[in-house]
Amino acid sequence: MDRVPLERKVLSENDRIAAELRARFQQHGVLCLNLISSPGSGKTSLLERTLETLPRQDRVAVLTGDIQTENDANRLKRFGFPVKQITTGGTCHLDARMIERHLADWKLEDLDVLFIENVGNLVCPSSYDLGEAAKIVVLSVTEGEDKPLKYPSIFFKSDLLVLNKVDLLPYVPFKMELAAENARKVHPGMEIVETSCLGNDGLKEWMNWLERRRKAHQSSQREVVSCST
Ligand SMILES: Nc1nc2c(ncn2[C@@H]2O[C@H](COP(=O)(O)OP(=O)(O)O)[C@@H](O)[C@H]2O)c(=O)[nH]1
Ligand SMILES: [Mg+2]
Repeated sequence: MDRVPLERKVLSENDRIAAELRARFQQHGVLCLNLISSPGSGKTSLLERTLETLPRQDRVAVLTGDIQTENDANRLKRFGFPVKQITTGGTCHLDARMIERHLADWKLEDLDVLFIENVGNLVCPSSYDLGEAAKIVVLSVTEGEDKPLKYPSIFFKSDLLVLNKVDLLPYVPFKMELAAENARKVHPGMEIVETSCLGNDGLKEWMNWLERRRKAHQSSQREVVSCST
């Protein structure tokens, strides 16, 4: 059966475009973060709380992916930052070509941070490099502590686990420690922040993580510039 070679070709085409995107992000100093979770874990809510907190002059933009509807872009646009919806029309993940196409009329030199909200799915998005600097996986407390063990790839590949909806802990039998232990079985030392996007829990820790990544990115940019001059 010819299935394996075809799969390899499609993925390598994605990797080629993702490498070009990564080089462009690097050239223009853009920190690109790819948010991945099951549908409804709170990716858009986390971005809403983030955009609400960031100063308006921050050079931040969002590409948000869904199979259908502009709902998430409409939720995020009201904060005044550039936001574009990617509707995949059935595809269960974003790919690098979609990112390239939707960035075509944005100037990367005008951006410092690009958030990508992937299509809600813990499986397929983990196989598609989008040129991001880091993947972030969001898991909510209604989903069960065993998800890192069942879907290890995305937990292994993500730099940060956002454990969301902690305000619901009194109502669901979810053990935070076990979830963290499972995540770290798959990804030793994985960073974790515990958040509620409806309350304020953990949002400061999340914003601190973001700030640290932005600073680390800026200093790595300066090193690249000084090495190349
Ligand atoms: N209780 C609670 N609900 C939340 C939280 N974060 C998001 N939600 C709700 O979960 C639902 C799905 O959130 P959304 O951000 O659209 O998830 P997405 O599909 O991952 O983008 C919405 O009804 C949100 O209001 C949270 O921290 N606590
Ligand atoms: Mg969403």
